[in-house]
Amino acid sequence: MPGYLGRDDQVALVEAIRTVVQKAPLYVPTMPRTGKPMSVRMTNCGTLGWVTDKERGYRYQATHPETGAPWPPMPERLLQLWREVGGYPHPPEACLVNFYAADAKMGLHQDRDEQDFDAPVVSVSLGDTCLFRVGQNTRDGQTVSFKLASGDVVVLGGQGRLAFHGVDRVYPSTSALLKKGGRINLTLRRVTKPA
Ligand SMILES: O=C(O)CCC(=O)C(=O)O
Ligand SMILES: [Mn+2]
Repeated sequence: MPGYLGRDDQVALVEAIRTVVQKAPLYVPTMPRTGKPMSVRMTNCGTLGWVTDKERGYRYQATHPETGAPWPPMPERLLQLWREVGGYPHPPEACLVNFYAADAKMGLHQDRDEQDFDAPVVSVSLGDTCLFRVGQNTRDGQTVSFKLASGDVVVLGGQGRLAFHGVDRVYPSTSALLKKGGRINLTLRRVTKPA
């Protein structure tokens, strides 16, 4: 959904994320088994957060892996966004905050650590433009690439819920939203199956 969020919404969201990051600092996640650091820095807000490290791999947990504190609450504007575009009757539990510096990227992957694939994944881009790639439900399927700019919203839902996707590169200095540049991606997810 190109340009879904206007400039004022984007500024307000960056401010809300600044508050989150003050309480739950960005940290460097590491890959399961190899312990290789990811190029993206991460934190979360919401009742659950997505984390990864060498020893315990990909998972959701209620606390920050370095501070041990509960994740800060999800900003109301994000809950509202989910209601607007999610098409799902229960709120998201996790908002993963990804920060991409100029040289960061994210390899092709599926979001499949959740219990409920009926819920969509809703993702927001803020700051510098990136090259996003999305494919099929198998890794070797055809992919298409397009740019995601600040304010764009992506919904992976229905048939596309388990589509492989990734970020091939960030284009530096393409947005003035973040004073020091870079890209923020917010990924909202329902983790548990509602009762
Ligand atoms: O940065 C993005 O646009 C995608 C992030 C993503 O796929 C993820 O965190 O699972
Ligand atoms: Mn993903």
